[in-house]
Amino acid sequence: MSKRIVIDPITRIEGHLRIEVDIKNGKIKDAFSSGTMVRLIEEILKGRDPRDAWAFVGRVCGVCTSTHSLTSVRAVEDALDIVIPPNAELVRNIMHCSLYMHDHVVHFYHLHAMDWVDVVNALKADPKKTSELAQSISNWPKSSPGYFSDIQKRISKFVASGQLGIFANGYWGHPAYKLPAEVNLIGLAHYLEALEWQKEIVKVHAIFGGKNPHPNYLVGGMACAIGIDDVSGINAERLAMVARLLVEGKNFIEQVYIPDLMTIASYYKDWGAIGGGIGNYMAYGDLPTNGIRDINSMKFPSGAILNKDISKVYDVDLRHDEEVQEFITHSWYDYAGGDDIGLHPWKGETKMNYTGPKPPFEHLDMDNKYSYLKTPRWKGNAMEVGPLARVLVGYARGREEYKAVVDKALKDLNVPVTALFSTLGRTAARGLESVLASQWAQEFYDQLITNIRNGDTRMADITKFERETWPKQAVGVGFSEAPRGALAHWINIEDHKIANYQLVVPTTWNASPRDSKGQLSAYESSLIDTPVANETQPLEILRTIHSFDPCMACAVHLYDEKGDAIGRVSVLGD
Ligand code: NFE
Ligand code: MG
Repeated sequence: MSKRIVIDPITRIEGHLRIEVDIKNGKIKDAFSSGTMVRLIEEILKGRDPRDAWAFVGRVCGVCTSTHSLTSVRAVEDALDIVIPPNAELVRNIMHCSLYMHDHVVHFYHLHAMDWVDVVNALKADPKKTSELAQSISNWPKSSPGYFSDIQKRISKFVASGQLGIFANGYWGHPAYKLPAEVNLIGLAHYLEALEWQKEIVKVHAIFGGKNPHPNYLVGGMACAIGIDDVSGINAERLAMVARLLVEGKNFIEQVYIPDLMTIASYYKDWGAIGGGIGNYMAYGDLPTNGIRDINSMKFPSGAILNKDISKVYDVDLRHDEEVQEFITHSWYDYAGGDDIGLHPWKGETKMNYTGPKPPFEHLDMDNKYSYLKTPRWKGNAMEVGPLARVLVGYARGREEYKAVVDKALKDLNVPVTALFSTLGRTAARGLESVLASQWAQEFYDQLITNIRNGDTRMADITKFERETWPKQAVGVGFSEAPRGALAHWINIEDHKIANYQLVVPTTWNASPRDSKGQLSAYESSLIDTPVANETQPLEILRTIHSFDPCMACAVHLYDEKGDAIGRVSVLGD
């Protein structure tokens, strides 16, 4: 007999995600992922000026903030054939690298670490031993016995009062927690430090984009004037601050995030064989160093890998109408041409039609439609996108810098390369690419300073700013590597206005329902065969789902008026 577990909502993510799984003999036999909110940004954009789209889509999400704006200006620039100046590309890259640094650290400590680190157990740690351990894995200065015992005192007060605050409702004491108390205490201390740290790195966005979240972008370049002695522009003082923030960010990643990640991973090597899922990976590429059209110039190369075979990387063409398609067979939408066809986003439709049960309900109807996410496919294949996909594509493309960080991590953990195709691999890849992004940020910054020294301060090409210069009809695609994976926006412009706009988002790739052929997407597939020790505390499900870093706000672009079940885990017999 199997049992159905419902977790709705999954917490420590962005937005509303519901997971239903069937469990038999302590293992997951079937899994369903459902996005229970929808936002219809695509409809909001229709009829608007394409140059304004970045400001609307930027509000899709405050977590991967800036990514949608970046992707949008790229889509419009593609449609109108605009080439941005090198400095604008460098500033976009520096901002994008700062985003990876911020988003990945916040994900690791604040959204994911508590799946592995038992906060309450940290109170049992010996501060002196914790200090010795901390100093043996890193030269990060905050590591004295007094520092760790102060952290314990702060948390003891929470626990004694019965109010765990930000740590409430964890599955503390669950048998799947394996870390020694001292490692738990280090994780807890750095959770608190990362909260402080994260508000600093985002200042890079504030300097170049005016604010964070939702910094300003500009079709044709960036809206920040360089003037070394200018009081209100990007002056010498602000550039020096960017330099300092980038170095501090890199230090935190190298001295705190990575040592913690590797230490925690060393106790959970069994998760190198759990949670792998479909084994197809895709990246669109990002961080151009010679213009967006030179796909080979990108720090994140593009490509697709099928069936875990890293000896082959396939090219991806976002313009080809049979490569990327979205299906709605199991999604609460209608297509004019029927529910089993796939549509390329330039021909995409966004007509909502909720046909699920009326709340309150126990189950969604999995045989029919069960999510507000559409189901994207690449040449008919379900694909995983995200840090693991990027790292694998970089590795498979033979890029030396990827090989260096990946091979070192595999050696340090003493695990085979196949351990990458797993929950642990996904979480590790996010850390490894954070190291790369923090190094690349330095390169981009140095190049920007060199350009300025050489007298090039151009930041935007506005020759096509006037609508009269545009063709009557144009289509474009803008792509990026958002922190959670491959992202693209497809735009159709008619009579200077947006006629159609489609976003196909990383979490849509990963968290979507089945397609018309019944193929599972990444979340669903990765849960199959996962052991679950305690059905009322499904910590193992959280580990794998969190390893993707879900963002449902991005994935479904109004809340259900009654879709407000809070923090519910239900176990239902069959
Ligand atoms: Ni809201 Fe997003 C990222 C985008 S979705 S977080 O990263 O695009 O997966
Ligand atoms: Mg969409």
